[in-house]
Amino acid sequence: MTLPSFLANVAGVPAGLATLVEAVAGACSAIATAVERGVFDGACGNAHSENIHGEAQKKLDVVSNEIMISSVEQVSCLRGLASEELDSIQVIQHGRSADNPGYLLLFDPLDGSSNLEINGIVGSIFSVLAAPESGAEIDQSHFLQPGVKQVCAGYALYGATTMFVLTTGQGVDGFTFDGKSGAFVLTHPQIRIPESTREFSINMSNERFWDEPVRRYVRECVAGAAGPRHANFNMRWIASMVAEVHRILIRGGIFLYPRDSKNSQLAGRLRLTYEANPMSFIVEQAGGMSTTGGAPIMEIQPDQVHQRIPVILGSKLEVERLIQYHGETLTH
Ligand code: AFP
Repeated sequence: MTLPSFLANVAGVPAGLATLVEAVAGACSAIATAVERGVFDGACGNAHSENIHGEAQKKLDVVSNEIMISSVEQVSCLRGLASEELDSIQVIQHGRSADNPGYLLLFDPLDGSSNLEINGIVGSIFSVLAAPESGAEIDQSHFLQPGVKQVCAGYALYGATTMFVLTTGQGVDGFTFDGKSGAFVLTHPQIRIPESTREFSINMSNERFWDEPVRRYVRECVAGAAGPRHANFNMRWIASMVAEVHRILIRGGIFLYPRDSKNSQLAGRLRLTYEANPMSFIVEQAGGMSTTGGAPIMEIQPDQVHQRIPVILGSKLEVERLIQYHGETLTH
């Protein structure tokens, strides 16, 4: 089953949303090609520019952003978009149909781009919100909806194969790009995350900067069978959130990018509206959990489009343990 027939016959999503998702998937297929051909098209290396976060942009960050925008801006139900690579939101001038206020799209066009030069895994992440019923002129405030308001979210993974993983609130389904037919084909229906895991994912070089609940959790994992967990753990760190989340969807695990005192003025590294929220929607729809440590990520009220947030997500039992450790800190 291809993505369009899935959207129409299984997910039963409104036609406008299906058209938007198909346009995003088309963009992801084009981004996969741009990444694959980057070295031949002179699209490798730095763009010698910075995004709003002061992060150096890779040429492919900019190219991927342009591909995504050009692929979706003609979709009639799209009212506005926000991107990691745009300083501010972009209003899309389309007449809204009487029966459907339309949608807002938020995305990270190329996540993990520091992996490009080592031919590592990169991806794209997207989130879809409903536009205001009122038909009001779109502004930034309309993008500041908590993650529980998402109508759709997903990611593309540019790895050994190109995959498109999607939720519309009815579970999580994975599609693999078939180069012969040029279509995304359903290969991973109704993905479920195992409740328990013995694999954690965190950038250990920040250990001395973490809050105690995270230090305790990781210390106990590293202590292995002789420690309080009475079990040996494995660790993975790919430095590409899309790859970490995909691994967790397939075999379980827990991913942490917590707040740290190294950048105490920042709430974390990852962005709430177009990284943490869509990945949390995916993870929770697959039976996992997602938290800041103190609250479910999707219940956080954003106060700006690019705000950062601490992220702990993955196998339910391990996330619950970290929530407990954070609670114990609060009560001591
Ligand atoms: P880049 O897009 O700059 O490579 O950042 C990727 C990312 O936002 C996320 O995908 C990774 O999990 C995380 O940053 C990696 O962070 P470290 O560079 O600290 O490993």
